[in-house]
Amino acid sequence: MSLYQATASAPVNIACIKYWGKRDTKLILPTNSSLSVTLDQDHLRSTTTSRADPSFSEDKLWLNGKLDEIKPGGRLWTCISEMKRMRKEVEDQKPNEPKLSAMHVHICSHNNFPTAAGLASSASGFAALVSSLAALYKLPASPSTLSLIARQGSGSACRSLFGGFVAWEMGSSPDGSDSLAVEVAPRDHWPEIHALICVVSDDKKGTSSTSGMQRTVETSALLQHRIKHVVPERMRAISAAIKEKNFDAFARITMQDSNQFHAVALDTDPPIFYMNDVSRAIIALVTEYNRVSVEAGGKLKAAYTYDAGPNAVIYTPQENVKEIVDMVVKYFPQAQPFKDPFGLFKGAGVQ
Ligand code: 2P0
Repeated sequence: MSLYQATASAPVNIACIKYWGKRDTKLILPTNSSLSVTLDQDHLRSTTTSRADPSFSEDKLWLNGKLDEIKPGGRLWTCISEMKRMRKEVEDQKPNEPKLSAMHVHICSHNNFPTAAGLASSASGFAALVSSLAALYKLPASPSTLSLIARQGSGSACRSLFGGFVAWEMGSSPDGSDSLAVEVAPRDHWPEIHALICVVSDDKKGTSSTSGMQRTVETSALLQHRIKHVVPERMRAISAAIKEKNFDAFARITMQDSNQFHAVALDTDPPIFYMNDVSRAIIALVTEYNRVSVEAGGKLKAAYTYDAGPNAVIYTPQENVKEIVDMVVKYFPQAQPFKDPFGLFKGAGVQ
């Protein structure tokens, strides 16, 4: 008897141009394009194993060892159904293939980063889910094609199908067929860039991204300005900066876009606050670090960015990593750099 099983993993990604707002909440179509860096360390990944078996009586999914509910019409259900539909197309063309699309699946997914890291796991989680089903079903699908399905699990997940520098093009088609991830540059194009993650708080965030961004779409005038007049030019400029390995431009745009995302959250009614006093102190530190460099005739050396929570990610070329780690430890004495090469800080200045 054959065993139909496959395992795949996908990493976390951190956006430089932020996705915030949907024009279609069911298909998960965004109001603007976005761009991220997929982290390439082994530390921040979701790994998922999928198995199909004629004896299974229903689809089931365990997340970190706990059985999760697959609600009909929900995001997990949609991703699994779409993958089965693609498998069915293969079976229709190759009648000798086993009829896996007719079998139920059992799926087991693990995040190897502690929930305490305070990092969103939906991006790596849905990317790993779709990748493992694609491997199980032996689908001849490109990462961009798979990103169309991961996107329907969680918007930011579509960007984790690629390594390196990745754009999620918002597309214009009402059916979502052109809202997908594309590679801007592979990781080895610019290997000097590192991401330092400063865990400011591991509390669960107050406002989820999904509900927060829809409140922003409904109430923020600033969001309308952002999506029409700011993001298109930023996407062009940051893609060029990446291709030219221009860290100064990359850093400036990344910090501006983080700031505008948090301004848009504040412009929401009622307002949403994701950063706290420690987050703002880290912004001040990076700003001062850059000011000293620029005043000495140099360029920007670091870029902060914040997602829907208080934790900082600092992008910097390798040559500055040690200096920044030393600086954070000096000004935030509670900070304990993890013993790993990319410097994950735990509890940087815990309240
Ligand atoms: C991003 N974030 O581009 C932005 C920046 C948070 C701030 O993508 O509703 O968890 O599942 O599509 O993908 C968070 O949004 O939201 C997010 P859903 P998701 O990374």
